[in-house]
Amino acid sequence: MSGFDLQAYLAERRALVDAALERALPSEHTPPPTIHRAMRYSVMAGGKRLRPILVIAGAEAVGGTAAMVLPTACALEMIHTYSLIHDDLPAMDDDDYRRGRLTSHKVFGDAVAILAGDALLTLAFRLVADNAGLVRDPRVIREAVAEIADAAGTLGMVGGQVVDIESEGKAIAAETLEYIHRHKTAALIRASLRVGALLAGGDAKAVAVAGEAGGELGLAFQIVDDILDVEGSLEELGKTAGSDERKQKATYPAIHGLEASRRQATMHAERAKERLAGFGPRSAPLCALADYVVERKN
Ligand code: GRG
Repeated sequence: MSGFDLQAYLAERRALVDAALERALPSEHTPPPTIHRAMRYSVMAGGKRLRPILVIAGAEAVGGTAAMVLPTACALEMIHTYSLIHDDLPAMDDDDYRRGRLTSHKVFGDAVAILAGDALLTLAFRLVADNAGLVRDPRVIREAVAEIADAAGTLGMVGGQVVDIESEGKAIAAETLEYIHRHKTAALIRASLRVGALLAGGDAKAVAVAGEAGGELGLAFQIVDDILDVEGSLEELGKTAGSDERKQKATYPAIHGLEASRRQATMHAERAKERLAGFGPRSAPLCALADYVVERKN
């Protein structure tokens, strides 16, 4: 045990992120109100805020502050929320519950849910542009935009989602499953840590180390997500459990079994911590987060 108070750290950073998201989203009364209501409905439904907290923790690991990266932290949460809204659509996973409430398309209809996702993705890049006023060298914004676009697009999250959908109902190799998880989930988590370090003035080596740790953390996170889908409940998860099996999705427990999946999640979290050791005492929040990712129940 490190003695680091992760719960207090998460609560403080979550409050910062929630307040910044509240400011960044157009009010429900801004015309046209329906789309702004839909955007707010999904973003402000809660969620762990893992990706924005990782942006902040990445900045802190190189001696920066939350204030330097808050717009970009919100951008990562908006991209993540867009992906959840679209993933829940009837054309994809067709899910009824997310973050403890009905999914966006169940409340607003498919068309508005699609547009709410599109609008969140677009607003995210506006927020990264707004981050230029907070960094020492605004030239890093160009790199941050490229980094986030690559992680969210066909070389990252969208690419992973495509292979995931194409693999449904098929017996796939363990390597293909790792590809899906590294792209669908880990790419955005990796980018969160990298852009946090980048915007706060981290050098190329620090950004690379943050990215390596983020990739391992992201893979551990998705393996645990697979395990929770088997072991969790609607109350704990805020979404319907057991959906992977119903949709005949390839998962770590399906391919490797529960015990081996737990061991692999722990191994990737440990690898993340090894990479983070180079940041010294400033890595304490991230190391505690790596343990949390494996132990979490939702
Ligand atoms: C639709 C382009 C597109 C991509 C979808 C993110 C994703 C790819 C699909 C969502 C379903 C899923 C299980 C994705 C894996 C990533 C993941 C574990 C999402 C849930 O993230 P949490 O647990 O959610 O951080 P909260 O609600 O806490 O933010």
